[in-house]
Parts: sequence; structure tokens; C-alpha cells
Amino acid sequence: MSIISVDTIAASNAPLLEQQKSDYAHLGGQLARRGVDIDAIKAKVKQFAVALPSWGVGTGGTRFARFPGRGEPRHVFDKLQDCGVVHQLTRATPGISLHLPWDHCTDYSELRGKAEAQGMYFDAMNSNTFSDQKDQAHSYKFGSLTHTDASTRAQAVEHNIAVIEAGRQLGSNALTVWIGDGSNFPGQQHFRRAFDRYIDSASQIYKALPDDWRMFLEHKICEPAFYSTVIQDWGSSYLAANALGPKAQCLVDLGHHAPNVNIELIVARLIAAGKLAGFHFNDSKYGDDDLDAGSVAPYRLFLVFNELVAAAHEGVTGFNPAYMLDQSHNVTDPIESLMSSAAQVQRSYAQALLVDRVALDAAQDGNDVLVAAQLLKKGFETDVTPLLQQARLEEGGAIDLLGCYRASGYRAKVAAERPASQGGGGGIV
Ligand code: LRH
Ligand code: MN
Ligand code: MN
Repeated sequence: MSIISVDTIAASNAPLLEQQKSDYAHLGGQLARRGVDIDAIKAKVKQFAVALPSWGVGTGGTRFARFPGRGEPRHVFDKLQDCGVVHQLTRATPGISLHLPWDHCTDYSELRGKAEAQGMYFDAMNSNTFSDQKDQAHSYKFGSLTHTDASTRAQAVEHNIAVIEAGRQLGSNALTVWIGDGSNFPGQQHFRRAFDRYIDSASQIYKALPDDWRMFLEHKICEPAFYSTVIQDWGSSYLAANALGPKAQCLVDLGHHAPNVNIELIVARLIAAGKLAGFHFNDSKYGDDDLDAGSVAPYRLFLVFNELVAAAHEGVTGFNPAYMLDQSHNVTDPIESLMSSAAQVQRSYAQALLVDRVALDAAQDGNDVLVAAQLLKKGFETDVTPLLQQARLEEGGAIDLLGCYRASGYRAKVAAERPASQGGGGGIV
């Protein structure tokens, strides 16, 4: 089922075809001189998928204000359709990651059917115990899975189990747990007891996982708790994942680290420990900014992919990370931002595939520092745009993502169907 008509995509591609052919041939020639087969890289890029966050197709906001765009999705079916547009044009985003209760739906089999008709599936499910829902018995103001009150913890556990059940109906096979629990004042929370309560609650969720499911523990240094957070970094995440068992792994959201932390090194450590769950890709300058992937620090994204490609190349056992975007768009059309992030993630992957691993091993073993550094730069500095465009073209996508999307008139069409949403106060959804 196509949301954007096949003719619209063809019409957008048509004037670019000749140029595309020659750009791809030119890059192919350059890579051949480096001993790289462009078609082999293209085949790998085509196999690569990054899932979309359902919450990413709505305009985000800050705690100061939200400025909604036109045609904001009204419910999960609209979100699915917007995600379908991203996938149709990029051909790189077949998975959708839902967040409950934001994406609550009375008929998950209908939702699953609609996704499958779009050639899409449901990736990891996300639970939300960081905000109170209507008619909820106990408040999460002072925590959820780690709350001092046992009934509040039980309610949070129950919600996670309900999310697993919804995910089972949707064909998902992972639960991502991020909690906002922590403290805002020194002395407010007993650090060790709060962590113990986390393990106790999380192990009840772990026990409810179907056999083939994984549990992704997502850490974050701060926010909404601004003095301490219970699962604040990969150390706490790793301790928890280890305590829970083999199905529990650590999820790396690129915006959730202390400033200057070496994220690619964390990735390498988690790979070595068999505990890398996967990623929430986005970019940041200061904190959990949720900017488009690679928009601020593309080299950092490349270095993360360098670790991933190296692990795949070396055949590290159990290496199977889940790739997802997690970003919030305040000033752009979310569909445009998600498409450009998906392409950016693909770009970093392709560039990392270009690194000469044999030469890098030799340079590292021989302590040839500059050559090692330059081998990485050589991959990063290669403009792989024609390769990404060719991969999309061959899969029925758009050579020019933005041009095609804007020419389709999709935003104006949904703006006419969907009532304008309210702006005003803060909030991420
Ligand atoms: C927390 C987070 C987490 C949530 C999402 C909305 O900052 O990254 O992944 O589920 O944002
Ligand atoms: Mn995240
Ligand atoms: Mn975040």
C-alpha cells in the first residue's frame, strides 16, 4: 500500500536519474581504486534498518512551550501513516517503536494489520511510568519502579507487563524501560535502597517476558530528576542488566550521557560484555537535546558505527543491536527530520563499512598512530551520497528525500484532514 503515490516518487526521481547514474559510477570508480566493491557496500546498506519512534512524528516541545505544526497526528493510526511516509521514501525505516499509554489502541490486531499492509512491523515497545495517567491510583511524582511505596511500584510493574502483552499482540520482541526516577535534593533518596527496589521491580517485569523477548534498560544522566537518577549511566545499567539475566541488556541513547563522555567507548565495552541492547539515535550539544541524528556531531555518530562495523566484521558472538531513532522536533516538520536522520544513520554505517579493517589492525598493532587516525578519517570523509541514493532508488524510494516529500503535498493534505492541535505549555508529546 502506498501513501505517497508511486507516480509522485517516479516524477521526482525522473529528472535526477541521469546525474544519479553518473555520480554512482564515479563513486564506484573511486572506491574500486581503494579495493572496495561499491555494490557490496550498497547491498549491506539496503539490509540496514533503523526503527522510527511513534512519538517522533508529532512536534515536540520544551518545558517552556510547544509550537505544533500543521497536520499533527491525532492518534496511533495517524502516527503509523506518517511513519509509512518516512519508510516509503527512505526504504530504511520498516520498524516502529510504540510508547504506551501514548499509543494506546483498542484493537492491536487492526493496528498490526495496517502496519503490515505498509510493509512495516513493530520494534521495541516502550513503557511510560514517568508521567501520571488519567485515573491512575498512585502518582509517580516521587518515583515508579523504585518508589518507596510498594503499591506504587506494583502499579508500575503491572503497566510494564501490560505493555509486554500489547507488544506480543503486535509481534514485537523487546521492551524498553526508561524511568525518570531519582531525586532533586541531596538526602532525598537512599541511593542503595532505591537501586535495590529497581532490581526487585525490574525482575518481576523480566519474569513476564516471553521466551524470545529482550528487555532494554535505558539509562540517562538526569532529567526529570536533577540531583540523582537511579539508572544514571551505563555502569548502573550494566549492573542491573547483569542482575536480571541474559535477556536484559543496556540501551544507549546518544543524548543521555555526561558532557564529553566517550560514547563509542561505552559501546565497545557493552559489546565486549554481550550487553549492548541497541540505540536511540539522536544528537545533542548540551544534554538530551533530541536533535536530528548527526546534525551536530556526525563524526561521533561515525565513530559509534565504526565500533558496530568492527564487531560485525570480527563476528562477536551474540552481537545483535536494535537500531532506533529517538528525537524531538521543535522547529522542523517531523517527517522531514526523521527522513534526514534515517539517511544520516545509513551514511555513518556506509562510511564505517569503508574503513580498511586489515590496515587499521596493522596500524594499531604497530602503534602507527597517525595512519590509524587517518584510516578512520578516510571512511568518514568519503561522500557516500550517490550510494545511499542508489540504494533508495533501487528499492522504490526517493533520490531526493526532501524534494520528493515536499512535491507530494502530504503535509497540506493531512493538515486539511486533521484539526489543528493546541500549542502552549511544555511537554514532550
Ligand atoms: C527519555 C527518552 C526515553 C523515553 C523517550 C520519550 O529521555 O529518551 O527513551 O521513552 O525519551
Ligand atoms: Mn531515548
Ligand atoms: Mn531522551
